[in-house]
Amino acid sequence: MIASTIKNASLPCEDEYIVVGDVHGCVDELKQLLRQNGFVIDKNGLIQLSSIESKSIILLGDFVDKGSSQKIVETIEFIYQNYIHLNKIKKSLYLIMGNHEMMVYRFITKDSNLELTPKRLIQKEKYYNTVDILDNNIKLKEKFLEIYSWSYPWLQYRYNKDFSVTLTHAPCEKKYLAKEDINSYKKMIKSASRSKNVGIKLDILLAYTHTEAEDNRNYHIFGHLSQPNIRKYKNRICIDTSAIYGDSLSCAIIKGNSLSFDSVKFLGKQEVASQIYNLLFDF
Ligand SMILES: [Mn+2]
Repeated sequence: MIASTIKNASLPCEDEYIVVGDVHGCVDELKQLLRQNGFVIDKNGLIQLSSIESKSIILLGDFVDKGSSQKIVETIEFIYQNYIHLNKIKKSLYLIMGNHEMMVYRFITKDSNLELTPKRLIQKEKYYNTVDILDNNIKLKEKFLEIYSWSYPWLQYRYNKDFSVTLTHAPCEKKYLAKEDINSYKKMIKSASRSKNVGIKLDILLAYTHTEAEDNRNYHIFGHLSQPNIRKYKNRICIDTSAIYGDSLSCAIIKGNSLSFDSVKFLGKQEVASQIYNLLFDF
């Protein structure tokens, strides 16, 4: 079900990495965030190679769904064209798989294990609006499928034994982190469902995010749990700052053995989605 075969998931330490949280169709905010970090984007949406020297971009997953149809199309086009363009000479755009990409993939490839119950079809309308867009646009669907095949379940940056960053879309228990089996992949792509556990605090539902956290600089950075701001507890950091809910799009910047953060506010180029926040590390 996960198209990616096992690939080398270690990131060369010579580069600086801009790791961007859940985009969900906020392509204007993505471009703004990249510009803010020194990337030059031309009028056709191509990132200029001269501006990417010794820098790389990593998207942390969930770039589709929730946004407007037009912005989702633009997001897929932007990622597709830049992936081909930037990676021609040196790999400098990396993609991590989110649960939304995985679910959209299962719908559009008619995964036989995905039973299309009435409930599932309502879910599709409500949470996976990219499915219809792709079903009505074969060229875009092909691009999405390629993007999907390029995605990693996890990536890791190891500067030395005291400083490393492991990147996944969702938080997960340590025993699954950076492992190469299908069950661990699933855990890194999606954590326990909030919609199935309404009213339960994230700190209880996903207790491992703090009970397994350690006071060191071997970080685990993830998105998936939309939060009003970057949430950090010891070496666990969530950078999904709810762009599509009207807050901001954030990134972590890894350079040498340093870690910093940057954000852009939602630009109002599409309607906001709505949600009730369930705070992580709320203690
Ligand atoms: Mn997610």
